[in-house]
Amino acid sequence: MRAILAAAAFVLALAAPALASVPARVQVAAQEFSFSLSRQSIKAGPAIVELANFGEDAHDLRMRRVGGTRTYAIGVVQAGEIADLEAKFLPGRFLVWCSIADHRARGMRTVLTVKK
Ligand SMILES: [Cu+2]
Repeated sequence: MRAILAAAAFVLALAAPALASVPARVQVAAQEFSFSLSRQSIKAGPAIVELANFGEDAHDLRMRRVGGTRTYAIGVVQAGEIADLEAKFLPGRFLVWCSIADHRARGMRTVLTVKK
């Protein structure tokens, strides 16, 4: 019995870190010319950002934390396609935009909040 409990504790110890690092997910739906988030905020830590291009033109994605220096990027995604970006995000407000031509100025921008 003691051995079984010890084995169970060991399995739980192995499983716990994996559960803790399940990435948050957020989808950015792109159209001409808007970016719509599937949720307005996610928890800090590992996350998957998905760019889904529901438009007719090609789009990409850039995101940067306000006050931060790193720009996260998803390359050009053609109409009807999707692409993912996986990273660890610090808490803060992230500006999210399309960097193609004048798309940002035309409305392809939004803000994602990353909570502590
Ligand atoms: Cu665009």
